[in-house]
Amino acid sequence: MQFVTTHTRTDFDALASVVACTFLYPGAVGVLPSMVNPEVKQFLAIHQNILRIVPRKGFDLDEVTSLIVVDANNWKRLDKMDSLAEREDLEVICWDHHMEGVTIDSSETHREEVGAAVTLLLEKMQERDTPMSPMHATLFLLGIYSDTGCLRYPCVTGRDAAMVSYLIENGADLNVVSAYLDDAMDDAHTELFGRILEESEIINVGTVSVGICALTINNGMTSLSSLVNKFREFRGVDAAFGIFQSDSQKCMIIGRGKPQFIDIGQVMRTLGGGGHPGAGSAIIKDASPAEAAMQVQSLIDRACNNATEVRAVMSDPAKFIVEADATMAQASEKLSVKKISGLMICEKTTLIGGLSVVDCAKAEKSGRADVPVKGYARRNISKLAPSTCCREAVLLMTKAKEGLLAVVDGDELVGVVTQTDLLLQVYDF
Ligand SMILES: [Mn+2]
Repeated sequence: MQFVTTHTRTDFDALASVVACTFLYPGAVGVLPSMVNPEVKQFLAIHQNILRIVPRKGFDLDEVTSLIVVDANNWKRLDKMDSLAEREDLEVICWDHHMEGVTIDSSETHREEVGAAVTLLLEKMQERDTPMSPMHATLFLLGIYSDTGCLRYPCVTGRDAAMVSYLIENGADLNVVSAYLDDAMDDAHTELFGRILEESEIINVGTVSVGICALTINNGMTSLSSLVNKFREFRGVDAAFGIFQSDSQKCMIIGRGKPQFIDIGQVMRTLGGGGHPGAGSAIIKDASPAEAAMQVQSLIDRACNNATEVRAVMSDPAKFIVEADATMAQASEKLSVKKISGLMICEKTTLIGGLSVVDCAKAEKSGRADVPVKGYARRNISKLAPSTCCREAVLLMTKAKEGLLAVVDGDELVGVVTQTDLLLQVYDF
């Protein structure tokens, strides 16, 4: 018989993928791991009977002739199914979006880098015009939303978003979706979140704000990463680190942040873990939470200071320079020919001040187009050293009337930073 299964600590993407397979493979039955996430458990409490699913407990592996594995690529992540790895007569089909660490040899493999595994299955359902009830559409939407942070995580692809649209057209109930996503915090999580807020510390590394909390917690707490992310959002910091100790041997470190300001993955790799610029985790052995926090803190300094310096993004100043004795009319002309928002007034290479489009318009209006630009120089403009980080430049740019920042070495103008230079840093094009 054909069965579908997925990873333990089953999340909504995993459950949704199992259920989607029961649509795509007539007769296939889902085998649910014994351990599922609390929010999935809540969902199953009233939905289990309408889904074609049996519990892992009491399930006989001998019945399996064909196995579909969804949202997982490793025998170790399944619920005690390792023995099937040896079975030569077994057909294995995989639907998954985890690209690394594959140990399951499948005869048919659908593995693609999308935000949620269920997206791949939904595309197939859409292609075959498979009918679904609004209840099923709701579960599938929970799958996409929970793996993609409601389409906000960097893993999202246009294909995930297209399937969200398809599910809404099929009657997915957004009120139900919100209820399950919001209710993910049970009493234990609420209490822990309170402790995180109370016992955390906010530190500033240059202009990057980082929240850190180090706590001893009960064994078996799940969804810690979503608490760390909530903590980051709640406090409005650029990055947040949670250090949790649930047994005396090791501390779990979880980091979430804005990738343009800090490379979380770098911190975690140094600690022996892994991750991306925006998210990562690691385990530190034989350290108290306070000791682990110190280690993390020393690495944060480096990860923030590694931020890109303006020297790497700044533009050649030549296009933006107007000589101090040029007239306002000449400055206006340069602004419009070069299509730029401001100019730097220089005497040779020495910076005197800045000049904006508005300054030129004013001079023209009051009949002073032929006075030298020197008289209009805005002398208190922000000046940066080439080693200033882009994050600081972004903050200064909000006040720059010229829409430009001057990069100086002593009095000498060595570059300018335009809004475009910074945009290219903030977005991952
Ligand atoms: Mn997934």
